[in-house]
Amino acid sequence: MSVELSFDDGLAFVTLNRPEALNALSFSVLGEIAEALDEVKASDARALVISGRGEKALCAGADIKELTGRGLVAQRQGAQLGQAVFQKIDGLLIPSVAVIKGYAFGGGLEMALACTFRVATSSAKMGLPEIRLGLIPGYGGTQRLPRIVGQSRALELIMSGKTIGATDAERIGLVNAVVDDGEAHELGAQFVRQFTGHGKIALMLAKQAVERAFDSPLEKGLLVEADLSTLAFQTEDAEEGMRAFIEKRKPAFKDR
Ligand code: DAK
Repeated sequence: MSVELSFDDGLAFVTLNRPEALNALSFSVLGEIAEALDEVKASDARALVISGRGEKALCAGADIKELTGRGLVAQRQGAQLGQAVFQKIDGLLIPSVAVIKGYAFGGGLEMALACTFRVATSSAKMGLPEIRLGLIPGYGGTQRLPRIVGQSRALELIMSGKTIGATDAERIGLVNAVVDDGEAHELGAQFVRQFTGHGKIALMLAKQAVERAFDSPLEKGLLVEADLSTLAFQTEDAEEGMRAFIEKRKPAFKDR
């Protein structure tokens, strides 16, 4: 198997395991990621950590050796497959983080962009180098990168194909944090632990509300916020959270 799935202490871990090819995304790896994500979705995990085996790369991108000599129909289907798999990450109701150790290029960075958050070790290098191959990103990069870093910075990265380091990535908001080097699962787990103590329903509503900021006019987005924040009041967790504040104790959320 080129993709490992494990669960530990309430967290799900999807780990690319093809270090000999820098965890490149062959179509079969994409299929395995999709299967793992279906299991994560059906589980009671409170957050997902995506990482890659080996010290050199989270993922060096789509498997370039597989991409040549294919017809247009196959290429389009390939793009839609990659997009659909990464949409599964984006669509999870729990927070996800990609741990970028070493390289995250092309499809590898697009996978990370589909996560709710990204953390990078200080020596990490990332970029969308497709233009250097005569291509453009096909697994969501042209759509997600500008939503995360803004149009101008996204165009600079996509049209130059350049590589940037962790500090620059943090400066432009591409990664949430630069973290000390360490074991990838642990780095991801440490980052998501800041969310997992909160109620799952409130986390889900927060994510949905913020996402609407990018595809709705302000008035519509505010209506969505009014609806979703009202919905939060209907949960037992909201009752518990407010009661716990008044009683000066820690809330015990039950995801209800
Ligand atoms: N694909 C396949 N194999 C890869 C690979 C990749 N992306 N990246 C690395 N490898 C393999 C190498 O071929 C090598 O294998 P062997 O030769 O040993 O068999 C092994 O991994 C180790 O790599 P290197 O020897 O090159 O390691 P170095 O440390 O010297 O260099 C590197 C590391 C990351 C700088 C270098 O490997 C590199 O530049 N890799 C390619 C990075 C890249 O350009 N990635 C973006 C790919 S494009 C689509 C549209 C667009 C796309 C996909 C679909 N459709 C419409 C369907 C585009 C997607 C992309 O991701």
